[in-house]
Amino acid sequence: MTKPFLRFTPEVHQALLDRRPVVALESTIISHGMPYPQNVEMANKVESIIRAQGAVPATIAILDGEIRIGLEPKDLEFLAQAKDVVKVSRRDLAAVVASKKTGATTVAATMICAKLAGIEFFVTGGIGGVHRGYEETLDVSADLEELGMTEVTVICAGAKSILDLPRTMEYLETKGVPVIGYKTQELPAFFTRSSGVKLEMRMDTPEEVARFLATKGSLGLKGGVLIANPIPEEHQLDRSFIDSVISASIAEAAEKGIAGKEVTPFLLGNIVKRTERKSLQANLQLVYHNAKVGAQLAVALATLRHQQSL
Ligand code: PSU
Ligand code: MN
Repeated sequence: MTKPFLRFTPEVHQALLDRRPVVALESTIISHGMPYPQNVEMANKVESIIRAQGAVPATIAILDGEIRIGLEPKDLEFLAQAKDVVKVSRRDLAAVVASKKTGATTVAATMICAKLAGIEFFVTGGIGGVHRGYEETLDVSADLEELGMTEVTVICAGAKSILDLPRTMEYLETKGVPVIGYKTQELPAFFTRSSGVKLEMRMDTPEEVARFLATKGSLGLKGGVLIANPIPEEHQLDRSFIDSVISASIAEAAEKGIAGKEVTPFLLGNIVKRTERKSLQANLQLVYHNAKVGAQLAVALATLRHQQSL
């Protein structure tokens, strides 16, 4: 597997050659999504959760212009602490690679790199989407376009209500992205299990999702799939509490004139501050849960393919 610009760890390389289940992880959540040192603890722990389920984790980032598929613990520590890491989405990818810079990949860029590497599953916390006040700002995350065109299954806990969730769902419908509630009929809102937005599709077991993914592939349907996996009951936050915090953060961002790619990182950091880190605990727990479920889905698809080839 020699692909230009891509460098695999031996563990990930061998797993892909053996067609064993591999799960990608993003790095913007480490560099721009959580404070140090919880970010590096999270990055290490999700890897061990994925291994415990029988899959191989592959955290993705760009180090000195190389797209790394799988990172060593020292790389995770570096990304967690470094101050000048570029947030890399689709727009930024070629420039950061060409100029040999170091960058952390968003959901969109991680999907692109996972696809290049031949990885079909990707676990994260929450995706970007249509921002509230979209009518004024036209702020729509590149994550949604990517889900429309890149064949990777993304496991998340829905999206934070820093976003306009009904419009985010409309956008995904337009792009033909299946959004599957995992053991739920409702789009989860990251910190809470419910959002009031109903989903058309619900699946309850890894095998059911695996059969769906195999069918999608056989039909030649392009684009990604979003698995919406709600935060475990015992870790969810009170909805009115978190909604008021988020509204205050959005107001502060507007007051300060935050725009473009800074909006999401600003809001994420501000919410952690305002909740005195209560939100951070919930964030960690939902990512761990996503890692477990994502690995189970990857194992189920590998098992299904193995059975079908017998
Ligand atoms: N939402 C979160 N945590 C995150 C992000 C979003 O709850 O860490 C990060 C992800 O990397 C996502 C990116 O892909 O922010 C979206 O940024 P933007 O809205 O600028 O597209
Ligand atoms: Mn944006």
